[in-house]
Amino acid sequence: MDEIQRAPTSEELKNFEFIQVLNEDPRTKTANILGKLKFSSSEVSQDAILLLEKLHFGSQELPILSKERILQWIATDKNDIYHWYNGLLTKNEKWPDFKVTLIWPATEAHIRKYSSQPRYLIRETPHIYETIVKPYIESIPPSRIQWVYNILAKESEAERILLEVEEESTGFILLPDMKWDTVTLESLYLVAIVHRKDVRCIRDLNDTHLPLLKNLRRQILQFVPQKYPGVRSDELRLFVHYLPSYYHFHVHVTHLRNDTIAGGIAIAKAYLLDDIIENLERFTKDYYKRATLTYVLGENDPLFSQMNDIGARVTPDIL
Ligand code: G7M
Repeated sequence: MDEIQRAPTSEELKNFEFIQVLNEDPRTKTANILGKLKFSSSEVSQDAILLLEKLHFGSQELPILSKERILQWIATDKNDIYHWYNGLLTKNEKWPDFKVTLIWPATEAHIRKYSSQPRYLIRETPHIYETIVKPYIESIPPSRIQWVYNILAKESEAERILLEVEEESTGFILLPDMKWDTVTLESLYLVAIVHRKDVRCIRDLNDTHLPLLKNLRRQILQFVPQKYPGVRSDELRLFVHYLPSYYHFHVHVTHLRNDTIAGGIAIAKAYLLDDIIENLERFTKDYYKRATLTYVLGENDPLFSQMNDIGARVTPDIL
């Protein structure tokens, strides 16, 4: 295997050299850190980002928590009937303590994206889309969505595919999103990636895409409750991001209880698939060409300075 393609070994990961914390969030128990990583056979270190998330207790762990999982109770204080402890868990591969996404080699764009930054609400008119955003999307090198093409070509994550509909114009692949631990149903997070390559984002959608959108909706709502008994179709949130991070059309599928911002569902970011279908079918077939869309943009986003220059940030006077 090409050296650059293979994953680092545990030994190589141990030699990750910490540079700085890019972002951290105590609510979601996540942290993004920047460092340097290299293959042991190489002299050259490259930027690497670790996206860390502490996992919560799984429902199968809880009944055996005190008997099997807790290695040590460390008493910290007490007051009347209230007793406080910190705890250490046993090592058990079945129940990992945390989940990591390693991005390596990481580009400047990744470092900017995963860094804490001020955020602003933007009003994107059709004119701003045509003159600023669309040219930007067209300038993004196709390598940014290589991971998507790897999935569609079954060159990566093939064994994680849950459902594939092969049809050219309405087909898609459904698989776990990289953010999901693939175990905890309450935080279920799947992503459906369409086979066709001509839809980059919500702005490209019109009524000719209704068969695609409806097929996605029907198949996912039928399949997921069968695959994960206990999850009902009315507990699944199907939505699309605008702006997305990756400009190849995909739909997010999450459990209703996965309702943190990290669950991708923030308003001014997530558009419900049902609303998209309704807008295209009942209102205007080119709704998303004509709509002004409001979204959050971080200061590090490549689009931010242009948006700032033309006054697209929300003010009391602009609507
Ligand atoms: O914001 P946007 O709609 O572009 O979200 C893209 C989604 O794709 C996010 O929820 C990511 O967690 C997910 N994702 C990104 N990458 C690079 C991968 C990947 O390599 N594999 C999988 N399964 N999901 C990914």
